[in-house]
Amino acid sequence: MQLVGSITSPFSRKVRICFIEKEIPYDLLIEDGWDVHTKLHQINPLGKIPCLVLPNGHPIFDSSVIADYIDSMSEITPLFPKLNLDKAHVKTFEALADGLLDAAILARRERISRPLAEQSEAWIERQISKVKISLQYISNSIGTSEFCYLNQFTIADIAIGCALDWLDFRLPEITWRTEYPNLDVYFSRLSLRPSFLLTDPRKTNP
Ligand SMILES: N[C@@H](CCC(=O)N[C@@H](CS)C(=O)NCC(=O)O)C(=O)O
Repeated sequence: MQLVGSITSPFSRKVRICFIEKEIPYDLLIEDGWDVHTKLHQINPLGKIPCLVLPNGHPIFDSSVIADYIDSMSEITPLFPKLNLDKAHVKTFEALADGLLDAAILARRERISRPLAEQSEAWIERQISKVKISLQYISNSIGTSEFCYLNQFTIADIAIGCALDWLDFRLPEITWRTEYPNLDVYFSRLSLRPSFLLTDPRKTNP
C-alpha cells in the first residue's frame, strides 16, 4: 500500500501515526498537495494529501476515511470504540481537530500565498477565531484526563495531537500551551509515544 502524503502535513501525520500504532507497513510517496503537477492530482480529484493508494490502484481519502480503514486492518491498538455512540463522540473530536486545522491552514495560506494587498484580515480573523474557540472546547473537554475520551487512546487523541503540534510548528503565535496548561500536559505525554516521535514534522526523515 502506498500513502501519498508529506512530512509536514498534519493530516498525513495523522494517518502515518495510525499505521505505526497498528504496526502496519506502508510506503510513503512524498508529494505536495499545493503542487498541481503531481501523481496526487491524477488519483484524488480534490488534490489533497493524504491519499492512500490500494494495490489495485484505487484511492482512499480523506484522512478520517483512511484512519477508519487502517483500524479495520489489525486488532492491535484499536483506535475507535466499539459502541456506536462512543464511536460517534470520538469521531466528533476527530472532526473538530480536523476542522481546527482546516481553519488554521486557510489562515496561514492567506498570509503566505497571497500578495499583501489582496490579503483579507477579516477572513484571517474569522479562521483564527474558529481555531481559538475549538482550543477552548478541547481544553474544557479533556480537563486533566490523559486521553480525550473514555480514558483510552483513540483517533481523537491522534487528531488533536497532530493539530496542537502543527500549531506550534506553523502558527506559534497561537500560544495554546500557556493559555491551556492542561493541554500542554496532555500533549507532552502524548508526544512521547514512538508514533508521535517518529512523525515529528520538524524531522526530515520519514
Ligand atoms: N479533509 C482532508 C484535508 C486534507 C488537506 O487539507 N491537506 C492539505 C495539506 S495539509 C492539502 O493537500 N491541501 C492542498 C489543497 O487544498 O489544494 C483530510 O482530512 O485528509
